[in-house]
Amino acid sequence: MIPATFYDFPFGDLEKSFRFAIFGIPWDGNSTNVIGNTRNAPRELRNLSSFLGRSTEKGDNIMEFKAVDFGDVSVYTSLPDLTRERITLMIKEFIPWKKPYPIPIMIGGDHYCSFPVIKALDEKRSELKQEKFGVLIFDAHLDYYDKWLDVEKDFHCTVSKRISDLPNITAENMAIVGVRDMDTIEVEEAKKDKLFYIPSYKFSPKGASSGLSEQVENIINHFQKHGISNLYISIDIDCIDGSLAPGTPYAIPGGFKYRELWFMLQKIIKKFEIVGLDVVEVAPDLDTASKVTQITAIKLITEIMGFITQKSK
Ligand SMILES: [Mn+2]
Repeated sequence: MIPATFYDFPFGDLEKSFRFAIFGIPWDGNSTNVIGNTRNAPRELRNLSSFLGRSTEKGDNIMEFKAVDFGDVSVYTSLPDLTRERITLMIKEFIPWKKPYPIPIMIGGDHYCSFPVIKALDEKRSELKQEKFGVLIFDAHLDYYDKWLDVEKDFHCTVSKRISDLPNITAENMAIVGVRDMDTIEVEEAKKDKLFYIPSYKFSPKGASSGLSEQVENIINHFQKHGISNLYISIDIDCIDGSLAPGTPYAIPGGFKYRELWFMLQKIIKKFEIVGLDVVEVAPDLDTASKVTQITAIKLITEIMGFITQKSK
């Protein structure tokens, strides 16, 4: 039986030219989570997508987006090296790198899954002599431990630090936005590396001015100042307020509303070329009966595809 694909997009159909290469990484083995099965999110999001409307809010027909679903990367829980190798293969070999280059869209998994994707993408784009890219992360956490419990380098709470170690990406070319649950060690590490991050409270209205608009400009300026015009966007679903997206292992209060994130993404995507996207840390077993966190994740993906598609119209 052919598994359900995201929005019934063709399954691995390589004949047609396409813009978006969707795939899942059903892997939550690099996580401190004692609750939550983020490994099931790729499957659940695909199933749920068939019950949702086929138009974006701006009226674009989602079925007309040039997208292909490559299915899931094979995950071997007890063999992390082999799993990482499979992720590299997905990015470098399975996705055909024909111009216009496709935009990988990864559905996690825990947040660690973003690292092997970004690493492989960085290597592939260097091979193709493409411009370097910055990384914009929406997250309640910094995920900036150098080593978890002083030993583990590859973990969901070290992911931003690992990304900053990549040859073409520095802490200066990254932004972590919506942070509100930080550990002191991470804050020190971030200071040392001059990491650019914006805590959640800065997005609150200040008198007559909107903190949100001000901070979007701040994010855009930060990347432009460092000569970045290409962006990879990583969305940890816990950037959304814990009461609005409770289906995640670390639901934290004080986060964004869906609409606020939507507004920011729209503004940012107008200004940058998007080279990749992921949505991670969605745990279907912790979601409400109405599956609002999973629906939020699906909507974010399709609305972003819409923002990108609108630019080429
Ligand atoms: Mn995270």
